[in-house]
This record gives sequence, C-alpha cells and structure tokens, in this order.
Amino acid sequence: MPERIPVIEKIMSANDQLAADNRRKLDEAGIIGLNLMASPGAGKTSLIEQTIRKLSGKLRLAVIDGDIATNIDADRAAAAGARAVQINTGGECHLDAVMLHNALPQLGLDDPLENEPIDLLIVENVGNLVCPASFQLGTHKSVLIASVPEGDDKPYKYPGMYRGVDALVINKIDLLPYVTFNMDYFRRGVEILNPGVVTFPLSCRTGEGLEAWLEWVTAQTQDRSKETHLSPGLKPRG
Ligand SMILES: Nc1nc2c(ncn2[C@@H]2O[C@H](COP(=O)(O)OP(=O)(O)OP(=O)(O)O)[C@@H](O)[C@H]2O)c(=O)[nH]1
Ligand SMILES: [Mg+2]
Repeated sequence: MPERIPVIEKIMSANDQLAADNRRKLDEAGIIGLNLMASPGAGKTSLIEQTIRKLSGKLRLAVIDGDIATNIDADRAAAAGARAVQINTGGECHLDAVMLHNALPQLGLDDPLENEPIDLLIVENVGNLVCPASFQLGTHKSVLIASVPEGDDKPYKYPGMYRGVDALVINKIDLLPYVTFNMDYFRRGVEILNPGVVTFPLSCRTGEGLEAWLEWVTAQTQDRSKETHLSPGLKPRG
C-alpha cells in the first residue's frame, strides 16, 4: 500500500531529528556516548559493570539502561559505581531517540554545579538482535556484544545488526571449551558484513581480554576528532 511508505519515513526522520538533538546535548556536555546492543543475556550489563569498575578513577561514567521492565540493570550499574538511569520501554523491544531524549535530563547535565561532569555514557539497549539496529539514538559509537553460547551463526542470521556497528565484543570466551562455536566461521561472517571491524574477544567472568576493550573505550573519550556523524537512514550507528 503506497500510502504507508511516507508514514514510515516520517517516523524515522522524527527519530533521527531527536537523535541529532541528543548528539548535540552530549557534545555540549563533552560526553562520548556508546550504544551497547546484544541479544538477551549476552553480557551487556556484565561488561558495563566491569568497565565501570576498571575505569573508575580514570573516567567518569554514566549508564542509561533500557529494559522492557524492572530496574535490575540500572541497580547493577549503580552498585558498580556509575550514575545510572533506567528506561522501561513497557514492551518496546528497542530504545529510540525519544526515550533517550527523555532520560538524558535525569543525568543532571544541565546542572554542572550540582553534578560531576561525565566523560562516558554507556546506553544499554534492550536485548534484541533485530530492532535496535534500526533506531539511531544520537550516541557516537555503536557496539555489539556477541556471546559464545549464542552460536557461531549469528552474523549470518542477523546481518543488519552486524553490518553497522563500530566495534564487536565476543563475550564468554571462557565457555569456548564447553560449547560448539567455530571462531573462524563466526569471524568469516563478520568480515563479509563489516570488514575490519575492531573486535574484542573477552570474558567478563575471568577478565581475559578486557584490557584491549578498556583501552578502546578510553581512546573514544580522548580522540573526539574521530567521531562519526549522524547520517540519515537506518544505519545502526549510535
Ligand atoms: N560464563 C560466563 N558468563 C557470563 C559472562 N558474562 C556474563 N555472563 C553471565 O551471563 C548472564 C547474563 O549476563 P548479563 O550481563 O545480565 O547479560 P545482559 O546482556 O545484560 O542481559 P539482558 O539485559 O537481560 O539482555 C549472567 O548470568 C552473567 O553472569 C562471561 O564472560 N562468561
Ligand atoms: Mg542487562
């Protein structure tokens, strides 16, 4: 039905406009934003906890957590030491720019005398390998976590998510001896979709491989000249 096409375009452009506004707010506050996406249980909150613990004292971190229900993840981020805000989407399977726009004021960015400045904002998207890829938030970089127990075929089955991200974490490598996961097959799929994407195999449980991830995160906050810019369309950047 041809009438539907303009409606969809209108929704996306409204989202992109708010994403641009979110980006402007982050830039004005000197904050680098990461949009962390993954399937449910891949280890988003675990990686956030580790990142907060390891970088506290070096970077000032804040977390905005997206979930359909509960404050569980924001509570975990707060317990690890970050300023944390929870978004409950009430059923939506992804975050969008409107939700982030409504959550940003809760970080207290407009009141720098009352609140410490923030260097890095990690946005934990709702666990889902499809929908989050279609909604820009206004963050600077997008990161996908794959985890070993999900299986090595996920790049082939969820290409949209793998195609547009700026960095890829392969979590739960401590489980490699126990599950069937062909790393070469997985990486071949990634390479077709997103050639040369920076990749961090690691384990949030053992800490193996975390150092390279922490260096990359820190570098994002130090080298703002390499920021990506918002582009129209459905690219899952930020
Ligand atoms: N073995 C192992 N387990 C892990 C690792 N990282 C996370 N887990 C476990 O995986 C489960 C899910 O971790 P979370 O960090 O809650 O995953 P999430 O992606 O935030 O989950 P949702 O927010 O519900 O989508 C927990 O039981 C973690 O302890 C890891 O590196 N190795
Ligand atoms: Mg989580």
